[in-house]
Amino acid sequence: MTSTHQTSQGNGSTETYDAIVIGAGVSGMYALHHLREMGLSVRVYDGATDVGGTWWYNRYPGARVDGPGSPFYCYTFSKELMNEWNWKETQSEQSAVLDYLDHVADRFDLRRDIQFETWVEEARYEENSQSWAVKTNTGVSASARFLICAVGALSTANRPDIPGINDFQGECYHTGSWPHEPVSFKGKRVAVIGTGSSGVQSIPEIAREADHVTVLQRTPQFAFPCGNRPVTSDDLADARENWDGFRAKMYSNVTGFPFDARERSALDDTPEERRALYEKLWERGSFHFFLDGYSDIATSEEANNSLADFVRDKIRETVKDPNTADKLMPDHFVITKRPILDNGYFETFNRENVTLIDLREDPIQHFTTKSVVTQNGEHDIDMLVLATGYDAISGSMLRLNPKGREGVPLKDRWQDRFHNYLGLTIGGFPNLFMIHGPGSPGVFYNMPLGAERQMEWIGHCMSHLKEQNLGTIEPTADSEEAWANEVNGIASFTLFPRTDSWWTGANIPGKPRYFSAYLGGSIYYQRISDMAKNGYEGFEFEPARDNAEDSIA
Ligand code: NA7
Repeated sequence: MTSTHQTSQGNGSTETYDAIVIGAGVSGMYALHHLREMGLSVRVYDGATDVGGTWWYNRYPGARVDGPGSPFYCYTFSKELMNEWNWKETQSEQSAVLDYLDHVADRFDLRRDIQFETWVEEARYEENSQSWAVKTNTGVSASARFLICAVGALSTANRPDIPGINDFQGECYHTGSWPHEPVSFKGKRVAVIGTGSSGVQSIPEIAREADHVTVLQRTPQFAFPCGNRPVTSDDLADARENWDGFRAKMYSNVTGFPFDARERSALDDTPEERRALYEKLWERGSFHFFLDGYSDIATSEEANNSLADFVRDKIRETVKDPNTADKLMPDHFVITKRPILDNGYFETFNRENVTLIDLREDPIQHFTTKSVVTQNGEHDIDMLVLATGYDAISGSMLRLNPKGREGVPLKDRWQDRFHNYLGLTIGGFPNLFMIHGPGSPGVFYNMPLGAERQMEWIGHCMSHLKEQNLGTIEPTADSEEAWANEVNGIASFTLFPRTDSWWTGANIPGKPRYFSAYLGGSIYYQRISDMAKNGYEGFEFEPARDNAEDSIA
């Protein structure tokens, strides 16, 4: 394929590309690279001033990789990239991940095709030209056969609608859009709402500097030691020398990280043996509990309880005041909310300058200009930190709200559930592809690798259309329904749907409540590859029209 990229910027006419990518985070950056390698003309739009997406926005104190980390939380498409980038820590700080992405952008000369500080305000499917028309807040009109939505699974902030919150006159920050300038907590009384990953990472850092921290907790959480350690030169040499083997393991592992599959049930061991293993994994920290531990923590109530009890004991051992420890005691199935990695979170509650408010017994009533008022009293504060998370997985697609056939907005199509097929496509929205959208493994998989694998599928699909002289691809209603059943069916074997979480949409009032991610990443990639091999089973196509824009020559 060759591209016939034509632009006419600045004169009010429409720019034409083969593909438009929305978002210049981890997924959008790879989408751009991959499509360019295919010889296509591509334009990427992003609201930020530079690459990085989630890693560009989440600059709050304590922000780190909080999953299985470096050197395997990275792109895998380039061996040279692997060879030249020296990760320093397993749980890299936000700035270190951003440095890596900055390097990737330089190394592959990505920025020349990215337009920053540009929000896509409208994306509309045009029947006549079988293409997508895009308008931005900077006045750009662009058109492309394909629209790739790399809009982020954790990018649309959840700002709680609490009476008076907008009247508060102190400083107020959401962890997901933290200022680029340093924020000082010195001498300040700070309230933090939210005790998910962002709250748990930032609270210890804030408490070290602030005069006083009031933690407003709605749901107590399980948290595991972060287990950060240096990535040594031996680790890097091993990863580089054995890269092909590691990559193959990542491809076959259910989470996309190079771990062997676990087969042992927690119930195969005696309580003493279990405890010994849990102690060992606690010592190692990070995600080893879930990757190197027992196979049935997410599927068996009894196995789950054994780990949950172990962590509850750890909280009790750590927090000196029994009343505070009680309030911190989680009562859901462990890991059925997003597992959290912490750096001294529970120890923070032993500090004199930290107060925990359990919102279940002492709910927030309203804010004033200078305080937060809960049922039991008023707390004067200088700063409010909203660690209240995101309208996750589906929220950024809905914020974009593309208009499909006959101008139908996605918001209408997704009113009752996030209809999709293969987690990649949506009926009524031809030639639109999502990366990490609902129905895909998304946040349950190594996200850079997942972006690469989904994008490769999308690339093949685009080539297929070209080869067959097809103008559009979109899923049938039946295939969407079958896919929904498959996603639900897999989730129903686990404990995940039984807990309120952002995975189930329960954190956003009015959001359809169900578990929308495809569990079992490696199976997913096999499934989507099989569908493609079977002639793109479950999809329907239109022939390319003569008048359709077809710049893929
Ligand atoms: P999360 O995990 O969604 O956490 C948000 C927290 O905010 C959580 O404790 C919520 O309680 C709480 N929350 C949300 N809305 C409210 C209101 N209205 N009142 C009180 N408390 C509220 O988001 P994070 O940013 O921490 O983590 C997302 C990350 O997961 C991501 O960045 C990765 O690091 C992994 P709830 O539990 O819903 O009761």
